Amino acid sequence: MSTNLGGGVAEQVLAVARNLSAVAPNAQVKAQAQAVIDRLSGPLRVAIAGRVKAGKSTLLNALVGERLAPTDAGECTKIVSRYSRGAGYEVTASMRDGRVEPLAFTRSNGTLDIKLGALREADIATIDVSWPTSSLETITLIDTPGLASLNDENSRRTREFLEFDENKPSDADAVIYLMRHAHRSDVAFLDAFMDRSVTAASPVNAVAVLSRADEIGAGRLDAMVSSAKIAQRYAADPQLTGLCAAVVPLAGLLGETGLTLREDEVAALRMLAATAPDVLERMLLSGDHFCDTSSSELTVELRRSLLDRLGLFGVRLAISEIQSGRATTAAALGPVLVEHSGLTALRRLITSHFMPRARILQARSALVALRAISRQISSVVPAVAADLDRQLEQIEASTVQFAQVRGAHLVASGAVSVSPADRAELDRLFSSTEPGAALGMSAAATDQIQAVALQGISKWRSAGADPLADPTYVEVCDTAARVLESIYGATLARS
Ligand SMILES: Nc1nc2c(ncn2[C@@H]2O[C@H](COP(=O)(O)OP(=O)(O)OP(=O)(O)O)[C@@H](O)[C@H]2O)c(=O)[nH]1
Ligand SMILES: [Mg+2]
Repeated sequence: MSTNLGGGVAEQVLAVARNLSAVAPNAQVKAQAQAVIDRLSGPLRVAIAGRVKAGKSTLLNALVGERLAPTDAGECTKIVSRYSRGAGYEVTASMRDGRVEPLAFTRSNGTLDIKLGALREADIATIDVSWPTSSLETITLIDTPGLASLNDENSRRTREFLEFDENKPSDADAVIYLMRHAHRSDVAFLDAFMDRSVTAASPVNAVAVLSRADEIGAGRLDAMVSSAKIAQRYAADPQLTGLCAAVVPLAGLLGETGLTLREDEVAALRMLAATAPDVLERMLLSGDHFCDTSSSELTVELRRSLLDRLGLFGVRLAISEIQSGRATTAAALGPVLVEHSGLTALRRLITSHFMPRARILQARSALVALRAISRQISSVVPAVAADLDRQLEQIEASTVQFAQVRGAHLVASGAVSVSPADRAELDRLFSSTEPGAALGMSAAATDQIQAVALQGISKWRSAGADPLADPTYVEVCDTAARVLESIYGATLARS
């Protein structure tokens, strides 16, 4: 069914790239065509962005279920790092001059430590970590340097990486934006950071996370409930909904630790849980109280490492679970931490929001990349370039899918103003992958679908024909009519 976002068009662009690879005039063009093929054949690329110390790397580790990204102030936190699934363990640096250099790495206590050796951080464009893990099967995760201000070096690198222009498709298909405290200033920052074009971040391909949510309310046991309320309030803020699709609360640290919790750590927590109640109560007042030398038989070093791994909220939660007897081993406690982290909801959001559109966004990037190749080879092999252009134009003209994603962006970002009822109708039309759902009908018969589609075509065609209407609104009306026409056309093809 042609309302399926992206599936068909991605295959068409893939075929063009394969064709180009077969007729490429030289090895360089062949490699460029192959890069487009790899990108289209590979998983969705999701970048994790946000301010310094927002918890980006911790979230990445939680999504992978292993401690791959450095979460302290190591030198690699300043370099864009891609984590993808590979057959073996491999780390390489893609240098700004195009070379690819292997990097040495070690693992201690489950943490990956990458050595840059003689390479200069400034000369490295990206670090690529290839890891044999099923969690990276459908997405490639990209850790970006923390943004301190819009103009500092880290921010420049992150923006350079995410930004999109006609000659350089963005390296990310979607963005998870972390906000530690969803203050007004963060929303303004997000606004300035996000390029409002559909190929960069927009409500179509960006979600926001209220990160380190367990720290809200000084890590009390109801921290996650409070943070969910705050996230809800922000999710209803029109300024924010113009920039990203949803705001979910997340305690990435609980997720990361829950998935990598060790039995020795739980043994230490069990000892803590057995501490006299008045002493324990005092210890759990704050991080400083917790590490106070005289408080416990556990060494200060051990207590500090528990705090690093769990945060005060996590320690409180773990102790309460152990004391009640609900979870007393790593195998039982790990899932409890994950459950409280908000990770499952974020994963669900990635699947429901990013995945259906992933193919169309990948296809669009690929199309831009192929156009750039065409320009580059036009003087060397004009016939090949002309043929490539013709194939790309044909895809663009014959598919409504690119227009559909742009329409979704224009409506969701508030670039066009429509009534709430029309907005809901357009949201459905531009986002649903199934004709009944696109029309807001469940289990509809073909003739009903046809009738509603025809009605809609007439409605949006006449709305778009208003000579005084804003051009963006006209574009949205035209796209709505085209989507409905493709739904109608598909029902004819079936009957
Ligand atoms: N309590 C708590 N601490 C967290 C959470 N996520 C991260 N942290 C801590 O916050 C600090 C920064 O976390 P990172 O994951 O390195 O943050 P980042 O955004 O990658 O930092 P930069 O890359 O340096 O900008 C670390 O000490 C983490 O342990 C969380 O969900 N809860
Ligand atoms: Mg980081």
